[in-house]
Amino acid sequence: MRKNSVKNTRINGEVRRELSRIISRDIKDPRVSGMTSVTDVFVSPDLKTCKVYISVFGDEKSREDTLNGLRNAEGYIRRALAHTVNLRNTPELNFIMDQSIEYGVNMSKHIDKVIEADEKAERQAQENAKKLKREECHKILDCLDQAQTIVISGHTRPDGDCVGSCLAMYHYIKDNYPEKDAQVRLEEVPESYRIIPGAKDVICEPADDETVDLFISLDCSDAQRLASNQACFESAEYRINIDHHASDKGFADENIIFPGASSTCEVLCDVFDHEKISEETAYALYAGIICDSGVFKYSCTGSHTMELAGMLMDKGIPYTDIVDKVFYEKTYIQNKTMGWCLMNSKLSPDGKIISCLISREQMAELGASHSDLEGIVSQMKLTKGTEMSMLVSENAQGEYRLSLRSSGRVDVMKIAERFDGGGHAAAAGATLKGDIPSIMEQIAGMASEQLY
Ligand SMILES: [Mn+2]
Repeated sequence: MRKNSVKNTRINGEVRRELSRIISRDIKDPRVSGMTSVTDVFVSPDLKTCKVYISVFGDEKSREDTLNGLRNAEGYIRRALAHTVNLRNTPELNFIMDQSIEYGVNMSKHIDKVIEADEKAERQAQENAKKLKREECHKILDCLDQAQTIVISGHTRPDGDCVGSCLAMYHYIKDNYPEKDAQVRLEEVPESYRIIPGAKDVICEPADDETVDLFISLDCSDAQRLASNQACFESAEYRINIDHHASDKGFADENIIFPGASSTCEVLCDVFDHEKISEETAYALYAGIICDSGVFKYSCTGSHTMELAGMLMDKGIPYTDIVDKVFYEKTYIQNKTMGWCLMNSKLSPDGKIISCLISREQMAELGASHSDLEGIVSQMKLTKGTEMSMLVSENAQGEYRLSLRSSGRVDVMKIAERFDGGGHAAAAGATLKGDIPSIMEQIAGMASEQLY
């Protein structure tokens, strides 16, 4: 392990992020184009100098102006950088026009040439922005070269997207970086996801104190949700976070968060080089996408989701089988537990909110464990006329798990956040303590407030 180079990667990333922010937000010089992006940063190991590669969308003149403006503001930018990035020395900044990205050049040709230039340019700019994002996506895995020991993990009570994304990352590393020592650490994998290749390799015991080179957090909106693997995350040399939860504020050294994506597995498809995705990796990715998109049904499903799913199908995966085994198939106990919850659910007087509370004793009587509750809150939401479903279940520690689903009119993430939880507008959760029936009433009240 070359510690220095990992540290340098981390510093470069941090400096690049901060410079992007300072340039886009704080620089008021009219010469500096609003379409400036920092494409790469190289801080010298002695921290004395820093090469800053920038690209500017526009013609030759706006590129030149931007470069002059930035060079002029170097002192100011350095001071701003010193405030936000904690380095013993703030390096001299050397701004360089990134020639590897030729889109500026291509663009200016377009603009000069045709009458409908504006419209076309805007379209192209959007595409370029998308491309840049994807390029950055790929870059997140550059640090794999420098890491030897890698831990891959996700959120507590892993769901299909969590297991799928962790195992996809595991296979991708095993296939393309066979010399690396990669482990997946998760809580117990629910029965229906054990069919995903590699599930038997998942380690459930918390990691020992040993510091790993790289920790990859997947589908997890904050470090606390890594539960028993949080300590390993905190002590890791370098940390990556790839996620699609809107509540994820970016808690790692590098963060790729696409709240618009159906699933973390969808985000991973963009992170991975498609050529290097094996059948096993594709299997895990497809499983995760169908779980979080409800087999391409939920509104989080986009045309990009479908394109990527098509790419995965072409890898030769048994896609009908995956959908049945991973999503629809239930054990006898699971079906019985769902039956109990539906039988004992309550409908609000206006018929808009359906809720159910299941105790530890009741679950024991059914022979059900927490993972057997998967899918129940979604089934409750299929009750005609409802806007929100709520399932509250007691866990072994005597705490209560809240799961919420919405048809769209209620933003359930807002409700979950009030109880220190998180998720998405249409699906969210939290842990509850205290007088549960009255908290459930309070939650129903919060939903009604949004409805009326
Ligand atoms: Mn997910």
